[in-house]
Amino acid sequence: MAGPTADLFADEALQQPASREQIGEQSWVLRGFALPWIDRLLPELRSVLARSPFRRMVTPGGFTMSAALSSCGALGWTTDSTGYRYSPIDPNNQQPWPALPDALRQLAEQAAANAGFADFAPDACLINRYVPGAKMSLHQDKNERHYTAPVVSVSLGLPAIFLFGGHARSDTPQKVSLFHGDVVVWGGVDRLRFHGVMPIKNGEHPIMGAQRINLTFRTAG
Ligand SMILES: O=C(O)CCC(=O)C(=O)O
Repeated sequence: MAGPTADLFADEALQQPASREQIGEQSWVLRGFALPWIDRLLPELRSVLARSPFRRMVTPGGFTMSAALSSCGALGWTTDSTGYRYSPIDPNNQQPWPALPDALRQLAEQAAANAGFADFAPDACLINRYVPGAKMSLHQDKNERHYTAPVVSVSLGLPAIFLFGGHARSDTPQKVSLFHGDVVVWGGVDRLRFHGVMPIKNGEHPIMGAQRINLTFRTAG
């Protein structure tokens, strides 16, 4: 099919709101929500990572995390043998973390609003890099000063199976497939639910290569 009718359908498809899947009382997967932002977001991410490159951090229990981490925003999440915490300083270079770039902030705020959390004002963006085999064990996000703001989590690159559990570690988690451009938002009564990521499968993403990058926005301070 060609001509004006095809163009009309193409335009309508572009205007469709990204589909939303509810995974908890106040938790949503916004399918493809980040896709329109990718062209602005990737150069911003590259310049953040040029200043604060990925590094493998060690947990207080002495384990080296399989995901490599960096951060941007006023506060960055870190872990070492003395504990988990947010810090305004990148421990690798003793400089403030790179500022939260505009496109990243706007994407996070709009995703939060779409999921019912108006006025989200993130001050921390944790950047996780998973190569095939890397994972994140079930955990709660509890290092923030308050739990009133949601967590906004953007998936880029290789697919992942996100584990979305309950309020007890022993609760059987839902398995949610996440793809490039998907955004998960959880907050309110769901804010402290356990979550994690199963080991990433081998693959090659056409834009991101053999990796998954996750951006997790929070209000930490
Ligand atoms: O990579 C993900 O999808 C989740 C990341 C995560 O759980 C975290 O940063 O706390």
